[in-house]
Amino acid sequence: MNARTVATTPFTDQKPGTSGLRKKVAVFTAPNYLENFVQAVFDTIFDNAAAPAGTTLVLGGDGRYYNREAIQVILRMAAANGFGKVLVGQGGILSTPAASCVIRKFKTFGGLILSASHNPGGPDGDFGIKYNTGNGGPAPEKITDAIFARSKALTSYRIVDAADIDLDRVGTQSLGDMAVEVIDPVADYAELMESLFDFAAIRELIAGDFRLCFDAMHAVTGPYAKEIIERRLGAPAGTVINGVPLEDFGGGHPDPNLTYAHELVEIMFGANDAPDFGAASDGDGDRNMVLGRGFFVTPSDSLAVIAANAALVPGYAGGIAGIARSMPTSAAADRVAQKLGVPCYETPTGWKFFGNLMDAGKVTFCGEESFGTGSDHVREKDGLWAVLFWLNILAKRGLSVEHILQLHWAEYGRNVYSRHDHEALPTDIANGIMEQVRAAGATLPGKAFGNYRVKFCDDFSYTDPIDGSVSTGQGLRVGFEDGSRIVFRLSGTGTEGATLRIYLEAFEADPARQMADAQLSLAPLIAIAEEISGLRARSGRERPTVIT
Ligand code: VG1
Ligand code: CO
Repeated sequence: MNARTVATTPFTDQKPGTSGLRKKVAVFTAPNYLENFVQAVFDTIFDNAAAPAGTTLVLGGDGRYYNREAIQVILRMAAANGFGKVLVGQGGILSTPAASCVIRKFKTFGGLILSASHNPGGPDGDFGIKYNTGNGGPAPEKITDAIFARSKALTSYRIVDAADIDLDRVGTQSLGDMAVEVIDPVADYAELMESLFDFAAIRELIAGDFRLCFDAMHAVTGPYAKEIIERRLGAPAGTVINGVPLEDFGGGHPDPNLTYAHELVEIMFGANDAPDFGAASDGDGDRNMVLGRGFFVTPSDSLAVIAANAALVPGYAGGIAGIARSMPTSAAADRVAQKLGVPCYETPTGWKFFGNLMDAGKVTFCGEESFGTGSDHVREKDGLWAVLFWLNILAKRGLSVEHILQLHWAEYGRNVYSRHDHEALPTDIANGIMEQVRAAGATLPGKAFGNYRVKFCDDFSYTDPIDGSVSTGQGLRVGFEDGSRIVFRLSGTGTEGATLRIYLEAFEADPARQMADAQLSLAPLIAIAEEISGLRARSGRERPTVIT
């Protein structure tokens, strides 16, 4: 079968963001758009040559609209670019953590993950693609920068003419000289989970009067959660809700937070007989939200609790090397690291910054305030992993979620935390707000706002301790004398206008005040953020789009 070279005009807008390239479906389905980016990836990783003989690629996505079509195109391009084999999830499905697991388990060259994660799907929604390297993690900035540069320069791509692969039939098929192996997307991942957690203890917990609910939000984790939570752990059928992946996620926003996972929130905060534990995951399965009965666990606290209780979990009982968190994530985990006597690293936003630290054995747990938690078992954040970790803790401690947090805060103090998102702002207005904060930054240190005195203002930059690479412009920080913080940052995953995120953190050492509502505790900081940024006047918005 002969590879064809197809002439194209390069695109100029294929710069990967926080987590790969994300665009509206209409952009992705434009002639040659997907092909241009995929060829740019292949050219970058093989230095404009064909893949070395026998190179294997992992391929799968979150099942959203255009997933199957894109997979057929990428398979034909992989064959034309010299790949020996592609492992593709059945039905084109692979959650992000499962793709990372498969890349690592079979020691493949890397993988392409098709997802726009928590962004809505469907013909009017978003599509995305991300390249992960052989360690199973998202490509670091130096590779994504090179892919972007190549995408703006290439004038042709390679593809073979061939019939579609049957993505629903597990087993090996051939596409020209290349083998396509359709694999069970769940099996390898489920086996990895069984190797880390005390399934017997969780099974016993679930067999008792403990009740739980998992909301897959019509996204990719449905089949994973059904296999693991219902089949392997014995939870009753129906424990997993919205468990069938749909191309448009049922019209919803597959983002597991208090706003978008409202069905689960209503169950957990509803009647007196709410389940003991609730959780949700996002479009591609890497995020998680954890709820107790009538109780929300912030992702920053979840990371801290996971680290503090690691000894209860077989996969981590031998001790942990360290913790890493993204800069806007609260310092709750830092306190646990200090107590454990292990280092805690602060990185820019995006999972790609954790890879080097995990590969070097410097950290075991990583987390982001954006509902992302994970460990060195893969190189992506992992929604179901976090859920199983919590179930393992609950099984071992026999306490409610709320009680575990109460005891945690009493021991370490509480980093009261919230994120306010202002979505889809006109780009110039969002930039104007950031400019105002940046300009104010020079004059703020030493200034007092009520009881809060500004200690420092800066634009966060990070030097990777392993390879020395520097990433600048990662968020404007305003730090106060008492350790409180406000961070202003523009999102790198949105596809409409600009999304401004304001991260707020205060520390509460007094147990008598730790159970107060976070928005009330943070009210003074919320007012200071407004005073510094002039957001309301500049945007005309009265309140954030989403509060987490
Ligand atoms: C957001 C989150 C960030 C996360 C990224 C990808 O990025 O804030 O913490 O790593 O999404 O998550 P941004 O640039 O919009 O703030 V996922 O689950 O969408 O791959
Ligand atoms: Co995601």
